[in-house]
Order: sequence, then C-alpha cells, then structure tokens
Amino acid sequence: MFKNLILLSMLVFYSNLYASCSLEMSSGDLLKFNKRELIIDSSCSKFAIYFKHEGEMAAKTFGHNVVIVERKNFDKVKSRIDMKLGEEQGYLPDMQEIIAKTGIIGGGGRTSVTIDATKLSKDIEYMFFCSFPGHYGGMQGPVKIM
Ligand SMILES: [Cu+2]
Repeated sequence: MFKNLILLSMLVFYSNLYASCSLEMSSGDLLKFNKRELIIDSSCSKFAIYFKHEGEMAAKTFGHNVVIVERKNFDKVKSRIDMKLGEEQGYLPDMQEIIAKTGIIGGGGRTSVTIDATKLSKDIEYMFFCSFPGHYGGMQGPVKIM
C-alpha cells in the first residue's frame, strides 16, 4: 500500500515535470488559436510546442502554424511572409529573429517544434502568431516566460 503510494506520487511528479516542458495548442477553420497566451518555463532546456489543426480546410487555403518572436521584431518578421517560400518553411525565410517556427498545416494535421527555453528572458516581451498570409491580425498573443 505504502509502496503504491510512493509509486503514484512519483508518477504524478514525473508527469508534472514532463507537462511543464511542453504545451499543446490548436486552431481550426477560424482565425484564432485555442489559447490567448502561451506560458513557457525557462528552466526547460527542451520545451516542445505541439500544434494541431482541428478544422477541415486545406493547408494552402486556410492553413496555420505557430511562430514565436520578440515583440519588437514582429513587424520585421511579418514583413517577410511570402507564400513562395512554401508551407514547410511557414512562408518565412530563416531569420535569426525567429525563435520558433512550425510548418503550415491544414485540417487534421499536426506539427511540433522544440526550443531551448533557457535562452528566453523574463525581461523580454515575446509573442506568438500564425504566419499564413493575413492571419496574424487575429492569430497572435503574448508568450509569458516563467
Ligand atoms: Cu493561421
């Protein structure tokens, strides 16, 4: 009995530990994410973001992705959105201002990205957005570093 309790508490401890170094988010056939803000634990050397498109629309028509940047770099990064770069690139070139980026996915699709959260600072303002052309107006929010 006591042994089981220890096992159970270890299990809860480890699952919390795991949960704190990843987050899940989704979007659908509307111009919004299911989360208003993201919380990232800066003690995680590997922080994973799992993203799912729960709608029906194709990636080319109404795809989504997740991009994380410092707020001060948002204008610069969004000005480089270009469909010619392709879905896998998230319609963005490789830029040092991009902290994390997934490819564009359509309905039923899943993607993920892993970042070294220890490089993020609590003193800097970050944000996330979707880089499908025209989506960032409605699909964005703050990223809080814990
Ligand atoms: Cu989008």
